[in-house]
Amino acid sequence: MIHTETINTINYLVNELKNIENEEEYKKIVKRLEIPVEEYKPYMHWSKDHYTRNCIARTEDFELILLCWSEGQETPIHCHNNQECWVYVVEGEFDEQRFVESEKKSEDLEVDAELQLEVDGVSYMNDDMGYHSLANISDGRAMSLHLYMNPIDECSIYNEESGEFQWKTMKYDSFKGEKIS
Ligand code: 2CO
Ligand code: FE2
Repeated sequence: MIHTETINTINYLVNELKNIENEEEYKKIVKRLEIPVEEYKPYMHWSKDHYTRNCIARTEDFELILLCWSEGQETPIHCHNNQECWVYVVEGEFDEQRFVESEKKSEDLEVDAELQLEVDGVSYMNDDMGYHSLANISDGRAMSLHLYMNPIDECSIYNEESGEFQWKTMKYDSFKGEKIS
């Protein structure tokens, strides 16, 4: 049974996700998020070299990750390995670019949409919609909460110079609050 009230703790969010019986409910849960930033503290880790992926919870059905971004950090253009992906902005501002395969030249991608995401903003992506990239455009750090159904362990990354895709294994920087060295 899924509830309808506001979700304001991580524990409650994870419990609700574990109790989902119908896939339609993921979207509804994301709309109920009002979690104070302090709640994310155990999962906040930054790196100067890359955005960090901090797993909060993972089951066979879903993966909940806090991404922590230093100023200027961004993802390459990538797919989501046939899974569904919701992005919720916890802090800062993001630019999302969506790409589809060009009809003119098969290896090329072209921009399909560009979105600006602010705090509390939600974005949704799946492979039928194409590929995307996400960039922290804040003056400083930013954080985003990512919900994947199901978990994504690899994704295909587009190399803009060669115009080729390459599979990449996705890593965590921390798991349930424990830093992974
Ligand atoms: N998919 C990327 C990742 O999990 C983040 S971009 O938003 O989906 O690292
Ligand atoms: Fe993504």
